[in-house]
Amino acid sequence: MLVLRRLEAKILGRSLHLVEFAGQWTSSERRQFECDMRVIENFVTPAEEAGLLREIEPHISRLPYESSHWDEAIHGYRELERRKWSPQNRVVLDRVSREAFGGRAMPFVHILDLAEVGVIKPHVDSIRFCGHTIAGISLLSDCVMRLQRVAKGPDPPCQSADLLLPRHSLYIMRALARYEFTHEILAREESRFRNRSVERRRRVSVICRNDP
Ligand SMILES: O=C(O)CCC(=O)C(=O)O
Repeated sequence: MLVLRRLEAKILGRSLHLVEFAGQWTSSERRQFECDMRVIENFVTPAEEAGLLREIEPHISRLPYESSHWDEAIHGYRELERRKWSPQNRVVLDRVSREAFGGRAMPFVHILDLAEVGVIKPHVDSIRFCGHTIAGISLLSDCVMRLQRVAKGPDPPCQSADLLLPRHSLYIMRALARYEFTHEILAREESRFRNRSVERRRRVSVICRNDP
């Protein structure tokens, strides 16, 4: 049974070993979640990572790290948006657009630089600014992203999942995972996955979205 699940996951491009479920999930809920929250390892090569950073660093390194975002969701970060890219980096971003958005990503790409001590707290991206899909490439560091079902009513949420996002990977969060779960990037000292600590250093994410 497990072998069949792994084979099915491989065919569908899912990485089951990068997700750890907590709380009460039925197998069909897990399966739906795995469709809506994919992690693709080695989506970019080390050379592509270096190419993206060469274009990002001169702009982002001029900005100071900020201590809190307007909605208090992020600490220890700096960010920018970029529309124009070198032809070499455009190839990578077009690949994200094809893989996650059927070629219809928004032209603006969000770059989020999270300091080693930075943290992204649980939040759901506003439906005013972002459509049904969010896709992000992780550069420079691994990290753990936690998704937790949004509580409906007085009871605390009973479903969560930790995703290991390896450096060079792409995550694609859509539909159920995007709307029904908060997402957060765990602080360095809380970054554990399957009982192992994950060394979280400075991380730069390159995030594409589609129109609301
Ligand atoms: O850095 C990431 O990949 C996550 C960013 C995030 O939480 C967001 O932009 O809403």
